[in-house]
Amino acid sequence: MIKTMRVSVGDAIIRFLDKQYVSFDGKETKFVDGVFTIFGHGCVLGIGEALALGDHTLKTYQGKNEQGMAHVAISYAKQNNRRKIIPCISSIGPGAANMVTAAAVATVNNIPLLLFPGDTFATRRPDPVLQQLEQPSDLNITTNDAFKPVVKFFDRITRPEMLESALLNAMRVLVDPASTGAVCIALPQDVQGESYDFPLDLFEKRVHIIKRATPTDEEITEASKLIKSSKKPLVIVGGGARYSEAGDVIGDFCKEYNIPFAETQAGKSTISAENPMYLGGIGVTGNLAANMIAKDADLIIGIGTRFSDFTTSSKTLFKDAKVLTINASDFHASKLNSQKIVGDARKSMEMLFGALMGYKSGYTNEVTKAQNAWKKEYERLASIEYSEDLKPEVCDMTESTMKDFCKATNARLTQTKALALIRKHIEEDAIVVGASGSLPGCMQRMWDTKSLYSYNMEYGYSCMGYEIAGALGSKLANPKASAYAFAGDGSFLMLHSELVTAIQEKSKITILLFDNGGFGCINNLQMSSGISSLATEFRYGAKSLTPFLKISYADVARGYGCKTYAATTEEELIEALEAQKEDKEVVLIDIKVLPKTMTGGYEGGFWQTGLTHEPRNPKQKKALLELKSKIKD
Ligand SMILES: Cc1ncc(C[n+]2csc(CCOP(=O)(O)OP(=O)(O)O)c2C)c(N)n1
Ligand SMILES: [Mg+2]
Repeated sequence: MIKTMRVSVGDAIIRFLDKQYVSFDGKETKFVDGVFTIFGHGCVLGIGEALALGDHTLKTYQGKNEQGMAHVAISYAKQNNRRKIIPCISSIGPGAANMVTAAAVATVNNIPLLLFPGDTFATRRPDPVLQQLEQPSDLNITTNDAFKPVVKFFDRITRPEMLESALLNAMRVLVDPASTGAVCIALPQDVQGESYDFPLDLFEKRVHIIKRATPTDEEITEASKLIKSSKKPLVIVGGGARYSEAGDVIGDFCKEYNIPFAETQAGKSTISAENPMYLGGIGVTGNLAANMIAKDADLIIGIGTRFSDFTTSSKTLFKDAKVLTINASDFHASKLNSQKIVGDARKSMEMLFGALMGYKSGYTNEVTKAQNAWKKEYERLASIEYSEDLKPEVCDMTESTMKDFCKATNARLTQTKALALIRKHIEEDAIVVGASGSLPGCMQRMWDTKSLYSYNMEYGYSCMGYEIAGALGSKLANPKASAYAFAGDGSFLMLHSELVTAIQEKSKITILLFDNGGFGCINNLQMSSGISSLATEFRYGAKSLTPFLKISYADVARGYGCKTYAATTEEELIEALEAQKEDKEVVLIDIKVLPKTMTGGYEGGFWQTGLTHEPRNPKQKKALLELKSKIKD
């Protein structure tokens, strides 16, 4: 007779979560310390009751927006290199729907995220319940079916008996390096409160081993043959290398065999920028050094990368090179017509290290030359000052964006200079968090770091509104570190709700708000493609040539209870950056930066976007010709 325990479904979930552990290289970590929730009628009674009155050790965090709280959880999991999660619980209907975007963020970035949205009554007696969608074509469809395209595992618990297999499958996916992402277990609100005799061992401590998948000897032999035939190989370090904690092996490998390495947004801070073979960010948002080397490379060795179009410059950056991929996921390893090693990054690189003995790449002084060219360019970017006739760094302006914004806000700082000042004045080991707008591009180029795992950029989905929640998630994961959110004004306006959660949790984060008067990078794209500015700047009526809105983000944040600073000049920014280090509370620095002063692309850092095939003006025609030539050659 198996022993059982009679508890509600809500209680069973909470008890189960409290007992899950993961083991990686023999090191055990408790997988769940707390959960995030916004209660509503779809979850406050069943699973909410279990949280409030049940027997468990989990902390309950109060979210302010379901998408925001899930962003906190994603960043937390990322900062923990996928070995800890914060499950998110929502009510039914809109609360659940708010988590769909975040589920996609997690899935795209291969980050474990466990979601428990409330669902409509399984019995269908209160029908339609408040917030029920009612799909006349299929009564089984609820709002939660919207999760299906964006999660790696979905289940709906319409009977308590179903819970055991749902939870075990959820764990199977969450801890699998090759297939992790968002997992959704929808909980009909009646079933949450139903009791069942669950097998007792479901609530016993369970340790899930995170596997380092070993490639075959044949894969290694073939890969080493390929590398040995290459004169100019280039390693690209992606997020998979970070989560596998392969940085030291890859760094030594590159030094030993004289192979330069570049990094993707997710791979940044896996290996110290002090490594002599370090180039920095690659691709559309890559720096001069990485893109110079990539252009002439004859072999690309992509470790744990998805090869997004930003990394490959829409497949134009290294189109003549052969590609070797090393990835735990066969799907990602099978891209770009590559030769592949399907396996854990660290394990694979250790094996490859041994197999390559005696090899040296053919680089002589190319790497140093590229590094020096970028150093010089960095210095130029770091010292661009405001002047009346300052030329835009990106997109030749036909309209008065910079002047009008100066007039409204007194902005005197360029974005590139502001970034360089921040790099210089904040702690070397600070965790920097961002996601969207022009900042990720600038940071992938300009942000070098010696400190391990100190760069937390969500650039898989590039979801506006991750930045502040993400900073909180990284701070919760690493309370001793300083955490900085790099947020555009557009992103701030879209979603900053978890700022209040950070205040509530007394989790100091510093928000560096870059106010450039609108959706800057999209305005650049629009205007440089020959379309006039429309609805991409924060002007009255959202039209060009009307005055800019004057928004004090410092005042907004002060209202929440933040310590705030405002900076329009270099002196003010330095003063604020230094002063805030002593502050104990959540900080926001409202930095007014000049539009069009972000970094541009280097060495064919081309990004394919949809263009009209029937141009209406010469600029559009030029853009179309450029697109055609890029795609052709
Ligand atoms: C949720 C979401 N909606 C829309 C976009 C498309 N988008 C990318 S960047 C951007 C503008 C960002 O503006 P801001 O945060 O001010 O950054 P800036 O480009 O001005 O530096 C938009 C609308 C997105 N990435 N995410
Ligand atoms: Mg902006």
